[in-house]
Amino acid sequence: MEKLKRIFKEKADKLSVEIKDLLKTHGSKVVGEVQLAQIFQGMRGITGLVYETSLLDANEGIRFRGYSIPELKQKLPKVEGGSEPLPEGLFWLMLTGDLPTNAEVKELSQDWLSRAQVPSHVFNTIDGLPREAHPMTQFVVGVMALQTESIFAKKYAEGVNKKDYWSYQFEDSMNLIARLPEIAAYVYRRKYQSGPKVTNSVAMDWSGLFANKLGYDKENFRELMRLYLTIHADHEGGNVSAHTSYLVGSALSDPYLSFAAGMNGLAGPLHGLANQEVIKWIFQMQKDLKKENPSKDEIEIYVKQTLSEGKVVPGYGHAVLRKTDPRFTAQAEFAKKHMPQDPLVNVVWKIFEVVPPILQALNKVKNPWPNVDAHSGALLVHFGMREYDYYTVLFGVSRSLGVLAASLWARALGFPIERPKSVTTQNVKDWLKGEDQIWGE
Ligand code: CMX
Repeated sequence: MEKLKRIFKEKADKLSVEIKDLLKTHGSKVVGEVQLAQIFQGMRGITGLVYETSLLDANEGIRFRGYSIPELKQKLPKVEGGSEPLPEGLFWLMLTGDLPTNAEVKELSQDWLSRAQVPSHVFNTIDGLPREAHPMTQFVVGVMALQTESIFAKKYAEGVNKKDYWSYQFEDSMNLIARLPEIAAYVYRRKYQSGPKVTNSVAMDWSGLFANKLGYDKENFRELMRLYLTIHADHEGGNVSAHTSYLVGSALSDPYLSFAAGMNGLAGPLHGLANQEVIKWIFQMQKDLKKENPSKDEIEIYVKQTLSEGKVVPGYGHAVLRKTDPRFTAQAEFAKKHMPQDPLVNVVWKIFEVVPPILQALNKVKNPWPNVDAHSGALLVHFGMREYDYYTVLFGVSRSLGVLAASLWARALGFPIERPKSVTTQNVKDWLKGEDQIWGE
């Protein structure tokens, strides 16, 4: 993919000069102020990162290089006859800032296909784990085993010029993205003993081929994968998976190491694992209530019981968003088009009517609205993928696009190792008494 590599480098060189100028003139400008509570409470709202690929607005939701999800659905290239965006196009957009043409996206699909071969030791390493191991554990172990292939790590060991890091990082990122579907599908087939891959499909795109490898042969499932892998790709830089990858990459850990680190964060129930928790919670509700289609009143009682047991309602709330997640809405639109009568989808929509006022009434939840994870599982169940503990792996495959594109920008711009300042509570107490400074080293 020499063209994409060249365009990316031209853009990065230009931005690098602009950043140097910008810092020369404005580098000492003060950006907001930090309250003590923010330091103790997850650094919420503190701006401390530059992350080029996407930007999150609390009320509007995510924009990728300025484009909202509805705009991307319209403007990104699609397969012939399809109506969902191709994630290849989003990757191109995140790397270059420009919408790609159909031909460019086709070329990228072919390039990833040509890099997709996974060495056998990766599967042997995964096979060393018990089959019961969580799919995210198996997935991350597979990615770590693939690290043997890192060109960046090899070149660094040989002692290359730091001006060229980005180039090896580019090759690693492209290879890793290309190989993830094979690893992810292997974990699925191994864990659930599912049948052979689909071989008679004409799909040649990253998502379509992934769906085939998973063993799903309906075109609508491939369309779902195209949408799914697009909307989960990036959510600016501060979320746990993106920030972890970015942070680890800042130590010049290669893309395999930094992506695997981010995936361990995605596997947490307050982040990406919430997609499995949502369906697990709904299935449990249906079991406890002995009903496939509980009424709104019954759901309300069940939600209140969940809260009274000191648990969160999975799929609701967000650290930044303050409105219904447009990624939820995009999935609801897909469901309205393809499966409006699906019973589980209708339960999800009923929960959407019931939960926000209950969370609002608690007077502490900052965002009572659904996030991306509230809807995704019901779509997968519709096509027969009921193994909910696998769902976070799908999220992870998609997230590779955003975090690897962002890390590539960081390397091309020569961003330094991350090292924010931390303090102890004793420092804070002394500072409040006027006896200590809590900043600086
Ligand atoms: N159910 C019950 N309580 C919730 C809640 C929910 N869905 N969302 C927030 N709260 C609670 C918090 O636990 C916190 O309670 P305490 O003060 O008792 O500790 C309080 O409301 C304030 O939290 P907040 O400032 O609104 O939310 P945070 O920024 O701290 O956390 C998030 C954000 C997503 C972790 C939280 O909303 C949550 O736990 N949601 C459920 C899990 C989930 O869906 N995660 C997926 C997020 C999207 C993703 O990353 O994939």
